[in-house]
Amino acid sequence: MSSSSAISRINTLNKHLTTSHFKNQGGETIKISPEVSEALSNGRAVVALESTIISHGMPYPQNLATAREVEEIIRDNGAVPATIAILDGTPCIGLTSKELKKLAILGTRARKTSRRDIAHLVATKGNGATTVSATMIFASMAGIHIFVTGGVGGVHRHGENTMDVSSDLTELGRTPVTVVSAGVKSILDIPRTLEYLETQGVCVAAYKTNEFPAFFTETSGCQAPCRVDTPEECARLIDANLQLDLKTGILLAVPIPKEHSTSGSLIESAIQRALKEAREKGITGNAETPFLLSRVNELTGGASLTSNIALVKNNARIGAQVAVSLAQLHT
Ligand code: PSU
Ligand code: MN
Repeated sequence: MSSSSAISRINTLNKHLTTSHFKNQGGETIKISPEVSEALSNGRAVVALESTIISHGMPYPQNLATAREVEEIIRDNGAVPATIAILDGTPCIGLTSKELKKLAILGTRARKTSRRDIAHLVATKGNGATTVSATMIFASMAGIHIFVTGGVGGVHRHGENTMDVSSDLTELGRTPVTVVSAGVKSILDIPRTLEYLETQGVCVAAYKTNEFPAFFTETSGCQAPCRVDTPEECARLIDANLQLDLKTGILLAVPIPKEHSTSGSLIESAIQRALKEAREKGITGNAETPFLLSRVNELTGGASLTSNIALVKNNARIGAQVAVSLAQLHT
C-alpha cells in the first residue's frame, strides 16, 4: 500500500466517521486516536510503537516513564507517536495517557500478543500488549510506515531443533513496515536470524555501520546486508520498497550509542546464565523472551535495563527523523 493511498483511505474513512474509529478492510473496528488520525490525514510523520516492551519488557514504573519519554522524543523530533495495543478487545492506534498507564500497570497480566493471538483477544475482549509482529499489522492497516522498538525477536538458540523462530521475522516478510531496532539480542542466534530474514525477503539495513548490531553491543560479528548513513537515505530506501509494492518489511538496525555499550561483557555472562536457567526450568515458547529479559536485568543489577532504555530512546530519535524525511519525500 502506498502512503498516498493509505492516507486517502483514512481521509475517506474520516469523512464518514465522527469518532476516531475506522474499520479495516474486513469491517473490524479499530480505534485510532484523534492526534494520529489527523497526522495521517495531513501526511505528517507518524511513528508506531509497540506495547509488549511496556508490559513484558520492563518493570513498572520504569516501563511507564520510558514509554512516555519515548513518545516525547518522537514529538520533539517532529513526528507523532502512535503506541499500539489491544484494550478491552479493541485494537488501539495511539493511546491516551490513561490508557498507557493502564497497560503499564497491567504488566504481564496483559497478554503478549503476536499475530496468532489477535483474533482470540479481540473475540474475548481482552487486553493485549502487541509484539513487533502484531504492532506491524495494525501500523500497516493505518498506513503508518515506520515503527520504533528496542529489539526484535529472532531465531532462538537451538532453534534448528525447537523451531522457536519469532513471528516477528515472518511478519517482516509479509508486511511493508520499517522496524527500527538495535538489532537482535545475543540471547538469540544472530547468524540464523539473518539467514531467516534473507529467506523471508526482508531488507536489513544497518545505520552508519557495516555490522549488524547485537542490541547491548554495537557488534555481532555479522555483516549487515546493506548500510544507510542518513535519515534521508533511509527514507529513500523505504520509499523504493513502498513504490515497488514489494510487500515486505525493512529492518533498520541502529547500534546502541557507544557510551551505553560498555557493559557488553557483563551482559553476555548474564545471558549465558539466564539461558542455562531457562533450559533447567523448562521455559519455552513465548514465555522465553520475557523470562530472559527480566533475568538478565536481575543478574546485571539493572545495568541491562539502563542500556535498554538508552537504546530505545536513541531509536526513537532516529526513527522520528526517518519518518519526517519520508513525509517530506511525499510533499
Ligand atoms: N526483544 C527485546 N525486547 C522485547 C522483545 C524482544 O529485546 O521487549 C519483545 C518484542 O515485543 C518482540 C517480542 O516482538 O518480545 C518477541 O517475542 P518472541 O521471541 O516470543 O517472538
Ligand atoms: Mn517464540
